[in-house]
Amino acid sequence: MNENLFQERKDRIRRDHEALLARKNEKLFSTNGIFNRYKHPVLTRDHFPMEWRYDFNPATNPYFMERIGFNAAFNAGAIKWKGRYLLAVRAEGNDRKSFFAMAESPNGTDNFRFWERPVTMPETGDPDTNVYDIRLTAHEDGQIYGVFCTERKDPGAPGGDTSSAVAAAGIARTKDLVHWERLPDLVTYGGQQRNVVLHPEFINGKYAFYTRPQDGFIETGKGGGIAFGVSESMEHAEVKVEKIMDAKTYHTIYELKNGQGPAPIKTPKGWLNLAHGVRNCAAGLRYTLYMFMTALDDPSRVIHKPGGLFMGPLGEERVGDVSNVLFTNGWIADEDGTIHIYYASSDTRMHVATSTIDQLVDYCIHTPGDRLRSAASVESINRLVDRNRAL
Ligand code: M1P
Repeated sequence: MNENLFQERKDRIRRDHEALLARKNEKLFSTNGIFNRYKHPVLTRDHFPMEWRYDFNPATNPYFMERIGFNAAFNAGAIKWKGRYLLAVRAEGNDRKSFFAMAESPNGTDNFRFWERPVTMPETGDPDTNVYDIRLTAHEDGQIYGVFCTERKDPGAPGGDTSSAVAAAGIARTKDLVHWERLPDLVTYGGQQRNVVLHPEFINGKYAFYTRPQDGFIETGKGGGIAFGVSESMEHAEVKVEKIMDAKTYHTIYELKNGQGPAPIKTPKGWLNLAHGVRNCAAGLRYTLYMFMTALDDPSRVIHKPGGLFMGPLGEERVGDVSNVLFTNGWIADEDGTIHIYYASSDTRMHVATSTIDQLVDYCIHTPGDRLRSAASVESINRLVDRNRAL
């Protein structure tokens, strides 16, 4: 055996890892003028700390082999905290279990580094099998809430069915993003829940949630889209009535299902919302991002909705564990109006795109809506051509 194998491998892997973490990102030119993509993903499975992966003792790990492997870093919640850009990443191990891990960057576009340890999320009396897709909301009550999917084996699954699961919304809160207090799961009456998001302000003195009622674990079935409902408390969160505010609709990019992305951002002209829409095709489910705005005095009332997708998978984004997927559950608005949109591609890696509040409001107000028929789409193009010819 090569006596130096342990040290040689350790040094090389450390050097490559450090180079990856320190790599500068590059803002790419935007043809659409709505947002800018960046050259490199901001987080990948290769970013996880070496201390989480390797046993550093040459006596017990003479080949310097990875002892705990990671499969993906994706679907991150986001928040600005003490001037730093923080992502609450969905970390997925080789064992398929997801958990949350905080990573931080000084500028929001590169240099993301994971904190020393993953998040220790307390459990309820009914242990989670898998937790993922956390949305962070800095609520006006002074707490930071994390609302995430908690998945457990379906107790009603017939014998031999080892894959049926039940999804619900888990809730936890923190004041420092290190210590979390777990609260009871959200109670709703419309079936299973994923993509539940807490609104940042009280609505008539109550907590408000964006929900996504669904009949089954994968299919929404009768669950009609993104819904809105209120709860008296967070200690025993319960939404008795879920009102559909953004319905899944035939022949749109959210024909099969949709889901709220991060908590909406308040602007003088309304709340900016970012969501994902899903349609089925021969290649399987296709997930893209779309936007809409809601009224300041009623965040459940949609006032502007551009037609079609805001962002769809491009290039390497198209390929991964679950190909043809863009998903978002985190964005950060800076004091100067810059918005960092954090999105994951193909359930594999995290990216950033930047825009501004002004650009996104302009996009929502002035992009023609989806008028649901080919002839109407042609009409919208002709109207634009007419206006341009008249110049
Ligand atoms: O695989 C794509 C996404 O599928 C689910 O989203 P939805 O609930 O809308 O179907 C989630 O499991 C999400 O994590 C995943 O990225």
